[in-house]
Amino acid sequence: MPENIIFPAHFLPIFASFNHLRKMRFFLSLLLSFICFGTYADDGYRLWLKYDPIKNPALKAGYSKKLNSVFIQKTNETIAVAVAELKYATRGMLGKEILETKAPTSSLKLEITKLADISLEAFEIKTIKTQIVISGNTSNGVLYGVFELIRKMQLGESLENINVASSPKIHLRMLNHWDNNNGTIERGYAGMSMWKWYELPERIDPRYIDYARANASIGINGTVLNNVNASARFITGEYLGKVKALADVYRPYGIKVYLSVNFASPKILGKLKTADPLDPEVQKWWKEKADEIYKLIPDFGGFLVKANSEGEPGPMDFGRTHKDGANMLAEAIAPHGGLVIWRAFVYNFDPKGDRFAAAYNEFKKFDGEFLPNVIIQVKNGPIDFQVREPISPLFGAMEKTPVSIEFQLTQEYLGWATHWVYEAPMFEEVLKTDTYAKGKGSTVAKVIDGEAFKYPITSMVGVANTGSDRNWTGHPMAQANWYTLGRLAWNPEMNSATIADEWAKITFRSDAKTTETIKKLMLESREIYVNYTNPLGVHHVMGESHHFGPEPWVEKAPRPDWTALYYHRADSVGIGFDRTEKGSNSLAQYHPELRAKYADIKTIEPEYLLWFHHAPWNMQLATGRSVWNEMVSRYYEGVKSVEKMNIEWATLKGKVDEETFENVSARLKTQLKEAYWWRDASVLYFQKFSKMPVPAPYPKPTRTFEELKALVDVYHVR
Ligand code: GCW
Repeated sequence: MPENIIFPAHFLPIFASFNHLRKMRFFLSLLLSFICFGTYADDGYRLWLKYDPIKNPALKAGYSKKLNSVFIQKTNETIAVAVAELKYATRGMLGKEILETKAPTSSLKLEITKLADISLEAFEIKTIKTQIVISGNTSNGVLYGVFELIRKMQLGESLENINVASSPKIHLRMLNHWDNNNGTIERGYAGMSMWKWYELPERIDPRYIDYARANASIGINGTVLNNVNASARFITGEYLGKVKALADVYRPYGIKVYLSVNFASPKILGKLKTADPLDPEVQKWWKEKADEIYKLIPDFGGFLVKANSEGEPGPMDFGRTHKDGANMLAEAIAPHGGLVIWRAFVYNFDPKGDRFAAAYNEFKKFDGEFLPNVIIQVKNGPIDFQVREPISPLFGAMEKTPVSIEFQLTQEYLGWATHWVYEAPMFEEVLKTDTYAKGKGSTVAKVIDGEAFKYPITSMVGVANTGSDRNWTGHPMAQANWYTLGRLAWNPEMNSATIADEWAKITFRSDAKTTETIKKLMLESREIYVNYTNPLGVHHVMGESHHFGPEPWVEKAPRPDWTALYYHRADSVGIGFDRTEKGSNSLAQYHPELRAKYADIKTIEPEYLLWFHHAPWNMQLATGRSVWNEMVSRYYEGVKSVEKMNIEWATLKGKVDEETFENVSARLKTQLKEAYWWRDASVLYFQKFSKMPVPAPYPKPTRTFEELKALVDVYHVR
């Protein structure tokens, strides 16, 4: 691999530093950085793969001794990228690149062998006599082992007597990109799509390689390149050539490429009269399409399908079912070993129904009837990536059909790229929820990793938050959400504090106190966001269609279940959606023990209250406050917490690099402004129903409701 690809020219100067030709440039820019900022400038491009010099001399010397030379038992393109990464990391962190040697007595050895753990992606890192040995059943395992070793160095951990054995608990660890072929990203807040379709297949942007490195370093092994609201164009011959070029780039990094497909493609591209899944012509069309794809990309992952959802075409357009549609595609792709990932995000409007119940009603009845290469991909909650959602009842309901979990990394409902929300605590909350499907302990994690129902294929997905922004994710702290997805998909039982600790250490490489402050801010950030936007389980009260800022007053939309009123149901008596037996009874979709946790208005955790109950404004909560007072105090405390976030972040000036510091500081200011907006608009709107005062000690909002309502237009989100 030519060096300029692995070390793209646009990497920070420090990365080019040991390239002799650039030595001068490096020292000059380093000097400049010190003069200007007192520390390195960091534009965030390098994510968590920063291989800056290790400052502790003893640690550095220890690592240098252990990583002096590497013996590669047998190479291939994956081993080659693993070795390149090792060289890159040692050159950066230790100042001296690890030397490839033919002598088996090297300090490090990479080998493909038979491990006790049969997972194809398992690895071991062991000290055998004086040698560190990284072994895998496959080269992908070795690659993951190499990244684990590098992470240990980044974390400053000892490499003495190392003894690690690890394998992923989930097979498919995926990003779903909602990128369109015109370069836009649906719900993307970090610039445009990073895939330059107009340049492909001829030009490979170095960023594609860095994307692969970042994903491989956290174990992500699949990427869906395009939006689930899919243009049929992606499976034309023209685009497949481009997709192949990307698949070739990602393959060495253990990453398979998938595509979202438009169910009407046989009509759109094939000019058939129908896309009916039971029509033999349609079936033939898809078989031929699958053959064409696999001829180009033999390890193509498969199709992701959003069908009969939000206006997308699907089998129901022809009087067929989700099962018919999924199985037809599954049959077409099965001879090639491909998968059909069929989304359960469906909710046809039923005036008497509850959107909460829609996916379960549509899919539960087909459990066991899908072909073996079909996975049903389910969003973590029953509605749509809200700030807090109870789990989708489909987890724990599908015993014979593999169900995978879809999280959203891009912050559609979480303040876009201006609000700092570390999502791991939210994911952890979901994964640790007990479905009780197989008795106590059948957590969502155990459903997803296949343990509960012995699923033969397992998968965890994150809707990507990446874009063309230099720092990939817009908000510098949002990189942590991408990192989290990889780590959790590897081990869904990892906790959010551990992930935060790793990420903060390797991203900021600062002193212990700074890391602790960052970690604390990360871990608190999600609940703070909940408090000033959606306290007590109120949900779907954000801006209509753009989903930005507060708009609890939305009463009319093209569909009632796109309004806010449909969900919060505020009236003179109270607020919240009654999903108990007295209401929509969607609670019945949970197993009895979980249902019981939510069914009683007196004992339900306040965080979920308005998800399941229409709670009287003056009802007393365990907190000692009425529903109204509790709600208002959470809005106010949420804002206060953002004020504190600003203050605490400000203490890090000079402790983290200046560019990131300024970037986050500015975004926190915006966040505070918008937190006030959320608080005041929500309080004044709901007060119209509660008719109760803002409780002491909180001051009344100073702006009028009309002023606050108009802000949606001020922020130009329409
Ligand atoms: O939340 C909704 C989003 C849509 C998205 C849809 C989905 C890709 O607002 O933009 O479409 O979910 O997940 O399909």
